[in-house]
Amino acid sequence: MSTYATPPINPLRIALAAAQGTLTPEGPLLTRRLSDLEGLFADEPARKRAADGDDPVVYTVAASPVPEVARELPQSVTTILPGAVGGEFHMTKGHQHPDPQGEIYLGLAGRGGLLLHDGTRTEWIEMEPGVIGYIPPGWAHRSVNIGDEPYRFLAVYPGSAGHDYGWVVKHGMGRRVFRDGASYTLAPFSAAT
Ligand code: S6P
Ligand code: ZN
Repeated sequence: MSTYATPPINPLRIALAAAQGTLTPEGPLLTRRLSDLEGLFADEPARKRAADGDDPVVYTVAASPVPEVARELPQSVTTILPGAVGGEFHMTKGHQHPDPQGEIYLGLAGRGGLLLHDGTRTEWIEMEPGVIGYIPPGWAHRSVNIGDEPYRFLAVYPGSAGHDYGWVVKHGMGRRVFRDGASYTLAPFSAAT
C-alpha cells in the first residue's frame, strides 16, 4: 500500500440532487452577489447601482465534503441565476488553475456556456443538461447563464489545482457574452468602464 503525505479520505457516497443543486453530505456553500463582482462586468456603473440596491445573488457554489488537497477529486455544484448587467449575462468570476490541471463540468439544468481563454485563444462551449464541458490544463474558465432559468452544473477538479482569480483580472477572458433578443452574442473582450 502507498504512503501519502496527506492520507486520503475514506470512500464516500454523495447524493447529487440536480433539481435542487445540492450535494449530500454537504460541504461549504459559497454565495456570490453583485457586490462581490466589482470590475468584472463591462458596465461597472450598472453593476454598482444594482449592488448598492438589492444586491442580487448572481451564483452559488455548493461543495461536497471532499477537501481541496493533492490527489483528492473535489466536486461542487454551481447555480447561476438568470439576469444581466448592462445586457451582459450573469457569470462567474472565472479563474485559472495555478497548477495547470484539467477539470470537467457536467450540465445539470438550464442553458449556459463555458468560456475558455488561454491568454491567446478563446473557446466557447454551449452547455445544457447531459453535456460535459472539458477544460484542458492551462485554460482559464468562466461560466455564463444564457437562459431565463437557473443554469446549473457539476464540476469535478483535482484538489491541488488551486484557484487564481487575479489571472482573469489581468488577462481578461477573450470575449463577453451579451443578451441579443432571445439569444446571445459573443463580443470582443473590453475592460470594465
Ligand atoms: C472549480 C470550478 C467551479 C467554480 C465555480 C465558481 O475549479 O471551476 O466549481 O469554482 O463555478 O466559479 P469561480 O470562477 O467563481 O470560482
Ligand atoms: Zn476551475
